[in-house]
Amino acid sequence: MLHQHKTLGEFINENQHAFKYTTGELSSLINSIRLAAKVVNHEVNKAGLVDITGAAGDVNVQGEAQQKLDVYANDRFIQTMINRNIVCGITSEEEDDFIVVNSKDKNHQNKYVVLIDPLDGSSNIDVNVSVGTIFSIYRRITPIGTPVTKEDFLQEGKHQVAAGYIIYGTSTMLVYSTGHGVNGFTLNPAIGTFYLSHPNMEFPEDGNIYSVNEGNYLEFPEGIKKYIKYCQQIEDDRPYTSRYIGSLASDFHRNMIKGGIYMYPKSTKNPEGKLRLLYECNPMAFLAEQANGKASDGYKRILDIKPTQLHQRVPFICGSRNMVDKAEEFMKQYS
Ligand code: P6P
Repeated sequence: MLHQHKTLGEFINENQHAFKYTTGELSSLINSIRLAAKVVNHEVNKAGLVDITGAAGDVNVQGEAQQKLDVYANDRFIQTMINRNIVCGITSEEEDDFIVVNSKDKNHQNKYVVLIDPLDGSSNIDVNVSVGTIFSIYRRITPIGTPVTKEDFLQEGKHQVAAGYIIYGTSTMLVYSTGHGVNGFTLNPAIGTFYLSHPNMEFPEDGNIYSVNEGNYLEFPEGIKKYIKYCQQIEDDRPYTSRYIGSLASDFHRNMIKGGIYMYPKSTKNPEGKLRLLYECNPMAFLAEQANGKASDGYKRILDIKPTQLHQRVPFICGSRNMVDKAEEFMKQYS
């Protein structure tokens, strides 16, 4: 019975004291994400009925056809955060450059920057497969009272103050961390309330699920090929099961609950990998480490990478600690 669970609002209030910057701004920021998630969820869930599926005709900075829901979700999250005057800047997968939030009446006093992939996996929308929103939050590092700069967005992932995702799937869930573990909330759409359904989520140290687009196998680095064959060998606890949804948040979420590893390696088609460091890999890596898991580019910790561009890509391996360790062993042996 969901109503027996704590609501997200109660959880945020109870845990506000645990966060060292207790101005309440972070709580307000999480609340604004909560609100935007409900609005986007409403549209995503009826996408098949209303003419908002299909490409919007534009292409985004990545050169990818923008689905109307991409554009809608982007607008909703950005407007919700701007209207609440909580952040000083926003970077989105759908925006070429970062957005300076001109809170002149507050003279740029807002402390946080948000980086967001408003609708990740959007190519799944038209085929009714789950999609997600991924967000990452930092405190600005340039002086308060001045407009935000690119440096505020190019911080290493280990400096994140919060990160999370929303999955618009069989149920809509908000999963996030402010550095004190990972908690999952399920939306009761009948009353529009998120309830704490998955407290203290953790990756099992081992797992038997591997998630990778094997269509790219021939283009993968040798170490990845060897690891995939290791997963398929008939011995010990293997073969593992292959599960790949095509939505990072969904594959990550399943692997965190059941144990597993997600890989998006580099390839000849994607020499730096496909996933974006700032608003896909860093937030998921933050959550992974908060959930006793691990995230690397095959050689080093994702959260230690110093970003140089807003939309840069990195190879990404993430999930159960012992599985990521094994993949890194193969990468080291065959690199
Ligand atoms: P591919 C969605 O576009 C995404 O960013 C992730 O959510 C997903 O895991 C991956 O790319 C899918 O990419 O090349 O396998 O279709």
